[in-house]
Amino acid sequence: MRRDVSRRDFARVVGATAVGASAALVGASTPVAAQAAGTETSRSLAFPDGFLWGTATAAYQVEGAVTEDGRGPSIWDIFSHTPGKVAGNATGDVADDHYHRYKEDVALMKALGVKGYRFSIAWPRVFPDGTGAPNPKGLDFYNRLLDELHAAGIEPYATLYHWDLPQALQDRVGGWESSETSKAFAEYAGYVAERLSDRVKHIFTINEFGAFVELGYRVGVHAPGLTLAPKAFNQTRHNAVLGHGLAVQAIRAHAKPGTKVGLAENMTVCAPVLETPVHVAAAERATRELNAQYLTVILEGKYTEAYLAAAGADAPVFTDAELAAIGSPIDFVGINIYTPVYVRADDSPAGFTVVPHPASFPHMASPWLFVGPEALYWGPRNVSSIWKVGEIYITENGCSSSDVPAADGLVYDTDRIMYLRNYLSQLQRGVSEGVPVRGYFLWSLMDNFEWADGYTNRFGLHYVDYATQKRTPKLSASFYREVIARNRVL
Ligand code: PNW
Repeated sequence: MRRDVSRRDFARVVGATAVGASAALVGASTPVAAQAAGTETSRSLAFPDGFLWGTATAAYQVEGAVTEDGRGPSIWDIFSHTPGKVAGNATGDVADDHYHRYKEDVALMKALGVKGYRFSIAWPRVFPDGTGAPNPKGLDFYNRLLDELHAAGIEPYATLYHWDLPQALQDRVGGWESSETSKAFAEYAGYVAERLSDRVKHIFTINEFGAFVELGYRVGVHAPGLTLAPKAFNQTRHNAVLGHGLAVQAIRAHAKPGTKVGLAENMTVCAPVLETPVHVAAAERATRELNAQYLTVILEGKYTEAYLAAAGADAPVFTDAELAAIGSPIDFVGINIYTPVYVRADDSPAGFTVVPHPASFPHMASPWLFVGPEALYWGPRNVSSIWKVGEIYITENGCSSSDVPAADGLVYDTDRIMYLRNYLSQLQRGVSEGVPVRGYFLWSLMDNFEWADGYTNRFGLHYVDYATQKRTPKLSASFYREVIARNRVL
């Protein structure tokens, strides 16, 4: 009993110190005094004024309406309609019917108080055949969505490729196995940038090389479901980053001045096993090497020697001009962060070792989603310290929960709140130290089609009843609304 009391006293002392420190760092305008009311639980963990709170979705996961208004088929239509590929043989044919309910969904965002929305544009709506003649109705939907966002005071952040490759390109050239797809992507990117950059000021080229290339072309559990041999596979990786680089150039050539361009990558986030200088340095080395095939080549304009040496005869074939395109300067880096890998220093030539998660390591509903809140500290910190990136967004973070409605129909997802509270605390730690994270997009606004998991894993702040399309805010939506309103973790 006595010991509990003194522990609490100790917490109070530590808390008071933290208030002083964070108030100094985030600037005098932080309403620390306003938070001093006795009912507030903490006066620390504040974010700087203007920090951008947002939510994220992706076209195939929410839109539905896959045959409407001239949309062509994508590799995910074909894949999800192939029996045995997706849990429950689910498809995105209807998904959240967001194509028709986007006004309601923007209203949900407005009620949360988000200032930013990250969505993706479906390439096969714009170029149903991948290349050639654009579909005039293709961009109409996104124009309607942009009108609605504008009216709600929500800033749009558009992703050009969130995995729904036009099937025609898969059939004609083998999709990303061919650099013809990289070129086609750049044409599409330039076309969209020219037409939407009057209202979209932030464009992400590609979402998660580390997921769609690996899972789609090597492991085969995502569309197009291939298991390529190493040589062809490494070339596919190369074609994907080349597509990004050519798209950056096309966007610069066609977008209105002031349009910013970047990417959203699920980089391997390396957290030091112990926060001591030797392990921190090892985690930085690991960050470069474990992201060599995507983020490192994009930010450095060359593959690391270790990557090329390890690939040997299977290394990708490329030209200097391609490397220059891949390394085209970008305005910001988006990082999708769900989980860390732990790294320790060792005396191997690489100078680091990845420490596997023990069997008892806790995870959320998705078995890969290990709970490591410090990922949200080390991910952006490493990107900023290694590559001197001055503008970083957390383009996705969130988690799957079992999300069973209670007797009153509401979802009390205390586990998701626990996850978010801990991750956001680590994000605040970095931001208060000066790591240049400008915004955070929570994945996801609402439950949606979770790729190979179909509708079995829910990531939303809003529960979606797929039989009725009714959206109901979960307890975590209240949590996030309060975080946004107070601009701090609570
Ligand atoms: C990301 N993994 O995908 C995607 O960008 C989203 O579309 C997706 O819904 C979200 O994260 C949640 O999964 C991932 O196996 C898929 O490590 C798989 C993995 C990571 C991210």
